[in-house]
Amino acid sequence: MPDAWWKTAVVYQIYPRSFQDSNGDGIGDLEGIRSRLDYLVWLGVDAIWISPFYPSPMHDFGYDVADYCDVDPIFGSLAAFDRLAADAHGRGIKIILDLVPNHTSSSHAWFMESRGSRDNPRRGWYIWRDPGPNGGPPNNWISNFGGPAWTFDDATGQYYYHAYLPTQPDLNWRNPQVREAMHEVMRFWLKRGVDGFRVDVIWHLMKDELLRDNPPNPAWTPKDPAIERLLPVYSADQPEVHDVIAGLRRVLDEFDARVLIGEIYLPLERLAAYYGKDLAGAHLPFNFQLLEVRWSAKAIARLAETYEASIPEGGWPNWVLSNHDRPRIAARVGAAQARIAIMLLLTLRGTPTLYYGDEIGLSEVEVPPERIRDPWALREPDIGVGRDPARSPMQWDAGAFAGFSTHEPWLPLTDDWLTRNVETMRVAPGSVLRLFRTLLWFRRSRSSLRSGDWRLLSAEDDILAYERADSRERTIVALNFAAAPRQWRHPDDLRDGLIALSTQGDRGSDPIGPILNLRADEGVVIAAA
Ligand code: TEU
Ligand code: CA
Repeated sequence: MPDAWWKTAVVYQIYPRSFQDSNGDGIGDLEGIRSRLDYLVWLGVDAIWISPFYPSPMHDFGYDVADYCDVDPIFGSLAAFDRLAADAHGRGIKIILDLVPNHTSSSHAWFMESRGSRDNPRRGWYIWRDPGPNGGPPNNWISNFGGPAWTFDDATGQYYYHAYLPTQPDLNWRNPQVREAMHEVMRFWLKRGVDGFRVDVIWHLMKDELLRDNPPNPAWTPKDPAIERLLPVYSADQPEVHDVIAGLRRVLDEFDARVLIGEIYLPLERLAAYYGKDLAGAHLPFNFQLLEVRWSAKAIARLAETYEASIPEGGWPNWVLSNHDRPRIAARVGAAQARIAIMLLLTLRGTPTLYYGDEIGLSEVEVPPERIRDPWALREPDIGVGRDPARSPMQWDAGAFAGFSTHEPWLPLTDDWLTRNVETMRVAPGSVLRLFRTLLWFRRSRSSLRSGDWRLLSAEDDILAYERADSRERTIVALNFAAAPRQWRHPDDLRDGLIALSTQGDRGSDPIGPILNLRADEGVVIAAA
C-alpha cells in the first residue's frame, strides 16, 4: 500500500497577498500564483497551502471570512481558482486551502442575521450572553488581539464573543446547524478538487460552556507568545472539540486522498490528542515547536525525541520553521543557522511545511509605523510591528518591485532585494535557494528521508547528529549549531558513506575518516548504504 501522498509530500505555504501580483494593484492574487507554478515545480514542492482568499473586509487579511464559498475580487474569482487548481494538478501539485471555521467576519450574512434580533434563527450560531453582574462583559476572557474578548451590541443589549478582533465573532460549534453549514463549505471546495484543508485555530473551536472566569495570568506580558495568553482561556481544552474535528474528518473522508492539517498551538503533550481517537482526527496536527524552541543541538534533540515518543501508533509527524504569524527563521537564528534549519526541516521524519520566501532567506523587512498593516499591532502597539515583517512580498528578480508587481507592493521589500531574489540566487553558486532546491530533490531521491525511521545519534559539543533508515539505505545528518568548527566522531561503520551535500556548498568527495570535521554553522548529509 503506497504511503498517503501527504506523508511524503513537501508542503509550501503561500500567503496570497505577498506571492505574485498579476493585475498591478501591489497585492498578490490567484492568477499570480498560477503564473509561478513552473517555479514551484523547479523548486520541487508537492503541495501548496494557500492562506485565505475568500471575500473579506480584510481586517485580518482574509482570516475574517464574509463568504466561505467564493473568492474575494482582490484575489480574483472562482474561475481564476479553477484555472489555478487545474494547472497545479496538471503539474502534479496538490492544493490545500485554509479553512477558518472558528469565527466569521462580522460582515458575514450569518452574523448580520444573528445580530438582527434575540430571536433570530441564527442567534444561536454565535456566542451571545447578557452583561455580567456589574454590567460589563460576561467573564474575564481576553482577545488574542488585545482587550476583552466580548463586544457589546446595543441593538440587542447583549455581548458577543470573539477570540480575535471584534469583527471576527466566534461561531458556536455546540450548535449542530453551524457544524452542518461548515461541512457544506468543505464539500463545496472538495468537489472543486481541493486536496485538503489547513484548519485555522482548530483547538479553539469549543469554549467552556459555562464561560467560567479564567484565573488571571499576572505573569503574562504582551511580549509573551500570544498563545500563553490564550491557554487560560481554553485551558478546559474541551473534550468535545475532538468530536467536532472527527466530524470535519468524516466530511473529508467522503472524498479520496484528502488531508486535514490542524493549526494547534499547544504543548506537545496536548498536541497528540488531536490525531483523534483511532486516528480519526487531524492527519497532521501542526507541530510548531521549532518556532519556539531554544536554538541548540541539545534542545532540538530533546524536542525531536519527545515529539517522536508522543505520536500515537500510526500517526505521522510534521515540522515547520516559519509561517505568516511568526518572525521568519532567518530573523530568529540568522542566515548561517537558517541553512542548518533548512537541512533539519528537510531531513527530520515527517511532512515538512515550507513558508514562501524562506527559500531565498527572506528575513525581516523594516516596516515604518505608517505602513504597519497587522491588526494585532494596530490594536496593541506595545507588541511592535507585529506580523507584517514575515509577510513581505516574494522577491523574484532585480526588476521593478522585485518582479512582484508593477505597483508599489502592499508591504515593503527587504533592503537587499536587488540580490536576494529568485532569478539572481537561482544561478548564484552556494545560494540558499540552490541549497533548498538541492535538499528538496535529494530528499525526493532518498526513501530513508521520505519515510525512514529516525534515531538520535548524538547532541554533544553543539552537534546534532541523527540517522534516518529503512530497509534499503541509511542517511546520516550532522548539524553544527556552533559558530565555530567542531569535530564529530560518527559510528565507525560509516566508512562506506559519502558526504552527499553540505549547507556550505561543495565539500568535494573527501572520504570520511573516523572523525568528521564540521565547519562553523555547517551541516552535512551523509548517504550510507
Ligand atoms: O492564528 C491563530 C493563532 O493562535 C495566532 O493568532 C497566533 O497566536 C497569533 O497570530 C499571535 O502570534 C490563526 C491565523 O494563522 C492568524 O493569521 C489569524 O490572525 C488568527 O488565526 C485568527 O484567524
Ligand atoms: Ca493583484
